[in-house]
Amino acid sequence: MSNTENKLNLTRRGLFGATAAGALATATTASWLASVQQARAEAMSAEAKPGELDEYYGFWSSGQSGELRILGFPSMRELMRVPVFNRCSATGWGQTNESLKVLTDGLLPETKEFLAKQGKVTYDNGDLHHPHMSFTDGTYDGRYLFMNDKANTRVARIRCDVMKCDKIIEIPNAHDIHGMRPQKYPRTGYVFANSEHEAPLVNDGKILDEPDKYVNIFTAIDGDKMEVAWQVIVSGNLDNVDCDYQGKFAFASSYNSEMGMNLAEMTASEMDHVVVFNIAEIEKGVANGDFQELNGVPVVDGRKGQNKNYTRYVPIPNSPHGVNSAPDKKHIMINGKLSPTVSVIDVELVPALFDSNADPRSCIVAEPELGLGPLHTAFDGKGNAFTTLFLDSQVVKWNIDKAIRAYKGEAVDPIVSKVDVHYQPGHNSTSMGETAEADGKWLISMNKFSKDRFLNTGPLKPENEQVIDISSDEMAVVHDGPTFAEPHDSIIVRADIVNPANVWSREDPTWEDARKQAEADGVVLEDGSDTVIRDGNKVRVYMWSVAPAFSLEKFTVKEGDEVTVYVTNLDDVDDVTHGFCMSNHGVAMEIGPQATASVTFIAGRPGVHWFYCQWFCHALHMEMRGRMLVEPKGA
Ligand code: K7E
Ligand code: CUA
Repeated sequence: MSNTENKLNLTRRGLFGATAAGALATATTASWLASVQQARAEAMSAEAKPGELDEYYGFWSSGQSGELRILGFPSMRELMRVPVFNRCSATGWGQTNESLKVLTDGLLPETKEFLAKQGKVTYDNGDLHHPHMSFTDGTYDGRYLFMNDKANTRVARIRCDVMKCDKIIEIPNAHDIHGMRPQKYPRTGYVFANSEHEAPLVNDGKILDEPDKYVNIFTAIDGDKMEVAWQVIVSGNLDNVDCDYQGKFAFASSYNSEMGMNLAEMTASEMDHVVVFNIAEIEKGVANGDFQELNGVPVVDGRKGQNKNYTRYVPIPNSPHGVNSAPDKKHIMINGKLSPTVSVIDVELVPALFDSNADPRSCIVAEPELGLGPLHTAFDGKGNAFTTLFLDSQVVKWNIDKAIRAYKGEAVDPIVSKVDVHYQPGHNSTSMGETAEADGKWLISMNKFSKDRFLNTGPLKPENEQVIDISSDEMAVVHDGPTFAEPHDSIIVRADIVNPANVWSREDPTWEDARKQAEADGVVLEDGSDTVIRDGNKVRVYMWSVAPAFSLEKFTVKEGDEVTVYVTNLDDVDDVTHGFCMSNHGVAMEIGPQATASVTFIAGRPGVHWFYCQWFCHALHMEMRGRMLVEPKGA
């Protein structure tokens, strides 16, 4: 950064404080500052007054917290946390039988075995980076949200009608799913998932420290069935992914084309690459049997030098990171990270790459130099792009068409403006910006560091997510949003697209197993019957709840019994959620209106134990309780 720029940045920050005057150096700076100030004065308000609803839903990842968060946007009010890969004390996620089914059904047999040896049935951590909604015809359709788990190589799905996770699958043959995107056209369809870390294709210990034998895997998941459709072996590792608006190609960045195992090796070459996946060719290859089957999945070979039409490798400088499709349905941005550039691919030039002797860089139509550390790019749907500059702590707005003209040699500057963010931005997202309906109103800059922006919380500080008005050329930061570990990415979705139910449908498949068991036991879950069934040392307790009471005031079991409690919440009023907490047993769960939930535990402590409702539901919520009487063994 030049001295002038440096000074400018400092001045700008000072100016955003209370005292403006004085320090202006040059006339240009003064007029520029005046325009920034004006933009700031005219900026849209991100505030929502009490009782006002937001215009957008924000779906936020939470990184190593493992959950999905729902925010109202632009007010940044956190509305909900949806547990996915984590264990949740409030909802019982990771403990109820219904959630354990989701958390265990999709695990590979070898993983189940490995976990069982540690006395576990599932993982209780995850690293959720990329939440994305299902698409129809290039825009969000409000059906599902999909998300990755980098920590334990999984992909999960949330049903948007109830905002609960209904499927989690572990991806075989892959290692540590990072980049993940749903197909935009004609619909989702496929969910593309990148395996970030290289390993032997069959990773059973026969190959260890022989990195030249490692591979990486690109996966297409059937998003309707939540099953792996096919995989592709690639050269180099994989980082982020996006796909076109035509349903033909997916693009995955690789920061380690070198296949290096340490920092020096990984950053050795000036050029890495983006892998282009030809979806129709891969489907054809699978149909023609040109694959090996591994863990029940067809795996085609798309490595360099295979002379197959499954993949092409487009050289990109230098350790690229984010991959972002523009709403113009034509351009794909590959963010340079160690290179100050963003490489722009024209999807119309991509088919030609699959002709034999094409120059692999012939699909690049621009490569503007934007600043230091470009990580991710968002769009306003008006021909402009917004790229986060991690090292510069800025967001840069630039014009795509001007960047293309400059690449052809015309003397135009694609950069429209820059704004300081606080500090070190990673992802950014614009309102509807990852769809063909980008509306150009808002941008969120998801900054990795907050440093001095908030009251000090000790050595561990929140991140800072800043809301930026992008409706005019000068961007204006209008809100600071502190957040706990550690959202990477977000999407901002028009509220009319998302229409969750207020109460569960009694027909919901979530408690299908509970219903079957109840039928076998002669119990109808919704008719208000309550029963205690003894079945050897297994005891099934069926009860219902209507505020402020459980139907059972007490039940009796024997020490050592395996007890399953099924609670059906017969309240059908908005927002009357009950809980069931068996005190001193580590057992608690949520039961939404008209839902059934169940939990299994060992009654290992003789004596009187109170269960109580743990979601405040009524003036007599404290009275919503009952007793479990545990008879001592041999009594
Ligand atoms: Cu943090 Cu999308 Cu995992 Cu970039 S990724 S910042
Ligand atoms: Cu039911 Cu509190």
